[in-house]
This record gives sequence, C-alpha cells and structure tokens, in this order.
Amino acid sequence: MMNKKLNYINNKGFALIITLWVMVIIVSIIISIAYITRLELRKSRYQVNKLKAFYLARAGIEKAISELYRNDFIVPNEFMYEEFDLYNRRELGDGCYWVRIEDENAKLNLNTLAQYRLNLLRPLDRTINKKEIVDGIFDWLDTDSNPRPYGAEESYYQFLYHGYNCKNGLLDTIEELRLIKGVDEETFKVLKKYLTVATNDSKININTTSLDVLETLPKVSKGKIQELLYERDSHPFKTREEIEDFFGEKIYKEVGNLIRLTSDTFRITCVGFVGNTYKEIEAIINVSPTSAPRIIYWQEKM
Ligand SMILES: [Ca+2]
Repeated sequence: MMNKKLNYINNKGFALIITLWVMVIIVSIIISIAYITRLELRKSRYQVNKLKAFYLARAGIEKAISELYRNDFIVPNEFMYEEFDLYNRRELGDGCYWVRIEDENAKLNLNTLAQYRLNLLRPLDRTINKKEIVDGIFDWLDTDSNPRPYGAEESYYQFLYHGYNCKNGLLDTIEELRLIKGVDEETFKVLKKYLTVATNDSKININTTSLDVLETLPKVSKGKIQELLYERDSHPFKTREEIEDFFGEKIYKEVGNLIRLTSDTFRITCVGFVGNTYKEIEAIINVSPTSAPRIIYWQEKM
C-alpha cells in the first residue's frame, strides 16, 4: 500500500518535471519567435524608411530644378549651403531633405583647361603636393606616355597595388580625379568645388564664378577682379558689350572667349532623411528656357 502511494507521488513528480520542461521549451520558442518578429519588423521599417528617404531625395532634386527654372537659371541663396544642418533642412512628409545646387558654369572645365590656369588656382596652393597634382592631371589627360617632372603615366599606375590604366584622354566624370596621382580625398573635395567636366564649353559664367576662378583669367589684375565682383553685385553683366566696356578692348581680346553670361549646367546634391536612415542623390542637369531639363549624370549613394 505504502509502495503504491510512493509510486503515485514519483509519477506525479515526473509528470510535473516533464510539464515544466515542455513549458520552458514553449516559452523559449515564443520568445525566439517574438525576437525574430521584432527583428523582421525593424528590418522592414528600415527598408520602408530607406525607400521614403530615396523619394525625399528625388523630391529635393525636382524642387531644385523647379527653383532654377523659376529664377532664370540663377542659383537662389538658400540652395547654396555647403553642409546640412538644422537650419537648411526642408521638412516633407515623414522626414526632411537637404538640397544644394552648384553652378557648373562657374567652374573651370578641366577637359579644355590650359595647364597654366590650373597653376593659378589659389586653393591648390594649400595642398602640400601641388606640382604632383597639376602634372598628374595633365599626364592623365594627354595622349602621350611621357611623364611630366612631377607627373605619372602608365608605368606608374600599372605598378600600384591594384594597378590600372592611365586614361590618356578626357575625363568622363570629375570623380575620376580620385584615380590620379597625388589626389587624395581632401584634395578631391577642394578640386570638385572649382573644376568640372560637365559643361559644354570652357567658358566660365562671369556673373556667378568665384574670386578664385576669376584669378585664373589671363592678364586681369587683382584690382580689376575686385571691381568686377563689386560691379556684378548691383548690375550683373547682361551683354558681351558690357563685358568689353568693363575690361577694355585689349584685355577683352584675351578673356572674351573664356567668359559667358549665363549658366545652363548645374550639379544638384540632395539627401533625404527619415528616422535614422538617409539616401543621397547627386545629379547634373542641363537646362534651357526652351526645353525640359536633361539629366547628364545621376548617382544614388548609400
Ligand atoms: Ca598621358
């Protein structure tokens, strides 16, 4: 009788342990499923936000283009911010975007630039290896394989760790500068502000270009450049005659074919932000009062 009772208690204890184990397993499975579901949810929220950020960036590009058309292809001041901060973001939908427009016609076209003018570009003086950069760029562009004193040709690029060909031709995008001897990331950021390969000609827009670019014009004194900056602030140049009057016949002969009065090519950078995600688009657009904008470069960054 006693043994029967003990057996009954043992069986009951065993059943309780089994039940507890089953419960532990079930609870573990539930916790795992909840964890996986949470991860999946976070992943899909991230993907949705990423998609929204992409469309915000696209909206920013469209906004920039419409502002250019509205302002006769002059970049409005509020689109000139170089960096994103709280004050220049634009709220839209669930997020915000930051957009910047650069006038490519205010820059020097590297594919048609004479070497002496790149040497005159003062921001390059701040780099420690200016001679290497300038010679490197022109060796990259010229069709021969004879290196300049500080430059580099095929023999240099082929022996790099991940060797590649020297272009020996025109640049397709300004980002190609990164491949050239002497151009590190910091130098590239400087060069990108003053150089382009997107414009149709080698002329700079005299109404929008910077002091640094104006200083590369041949035979123009520093005093004349200061006068020009002052003059165009109140009365932007509208005709070639005005430019000729300003410079005088002798100087105009030197600079006339290096100057234009309006712009038609713009680089637009836009970053869309939603939650902790963002998406950046960089585009170069060609515009004209008589036709729709034409995209000539489009890059979506992570
Ligand atoms: Ca070459």
